[in-house]
Amino acid sequence: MKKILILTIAIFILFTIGVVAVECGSIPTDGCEVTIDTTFNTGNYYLPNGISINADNVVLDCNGSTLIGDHSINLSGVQIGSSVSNPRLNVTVKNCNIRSYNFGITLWLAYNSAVINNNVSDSDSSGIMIFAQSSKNTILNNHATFNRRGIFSCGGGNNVISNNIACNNYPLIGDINSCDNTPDDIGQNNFCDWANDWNDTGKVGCTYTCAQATGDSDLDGVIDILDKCPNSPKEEVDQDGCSNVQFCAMQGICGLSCNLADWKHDEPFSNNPYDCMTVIVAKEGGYQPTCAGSTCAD
Ligand SMILES: [Ca+2]
Ligand SMILES: [Ca+2]
Repeated sequence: MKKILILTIAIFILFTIGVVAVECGSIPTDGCEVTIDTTFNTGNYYLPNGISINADNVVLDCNGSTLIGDHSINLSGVQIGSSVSNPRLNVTVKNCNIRSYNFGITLWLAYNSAVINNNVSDSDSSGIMIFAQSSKNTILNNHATFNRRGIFSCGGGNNVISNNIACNNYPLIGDINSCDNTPDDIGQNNFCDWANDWNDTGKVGCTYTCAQATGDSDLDGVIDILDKCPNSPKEEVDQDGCSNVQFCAMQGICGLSCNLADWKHDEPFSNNPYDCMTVIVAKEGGYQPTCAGSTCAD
């Protein structure tokens, strides 16, 4: 009888405190959390409860993986922050394909964070949701398509939403939809057909229509209308669609050190001694590489 009582109490405690989340690591499991810099092994992962970012100053690189949900109510594919006691600072989520969640990526009390190069689709509510006073975040180079809302900004303002393709979401509801009370969000070079309470800087609605979001002659992932180097060789390109060599040729001042530097700033410094020969002014979500001097950038 005593054993049964202890077992009952143990089960009760387990249900009360819930299941302790495990670290995602390189192969994510359902409901796992990210508290350290993480790169997923590329693959398709069925994660109906999604994953959460539960530490500041971390980078999640899905590395082209696809996270698949089951449309459960109120769940997100990737959630950054969640409550007053659990805000998040300086988080980056990049290179994720996320589909079939209620929310694709949610920023909830998230600050100074970046959502870059993700594909978010088939969300019942919003593809990318900025909510609950979240501010100073950067939403850059994402595809938000075939959701109810594409990108919904309803946070604390001062967010930057640029270079996104938000297309084929519900008509009228909005490819990009901003709350009336967050007028301080800004952005440019977005593609959309339905902009609700959203205007790119100096434009009415988005800068480009969805019909213009087609064509990529050099297959580098930067569509023709935005590609400053429309004939890039197949290698790493910057956000303007230029390769290392093309970029360095335009700068014309750093020679070999420019060609070999990690000017996109997405590799460990140990692999890139040339970073110390070339000034790389790089910042996630808005890097601006320059070739100018001899200060180590990393
Ligand atoms: Ca291109
Ligand atoms: Ca190009």
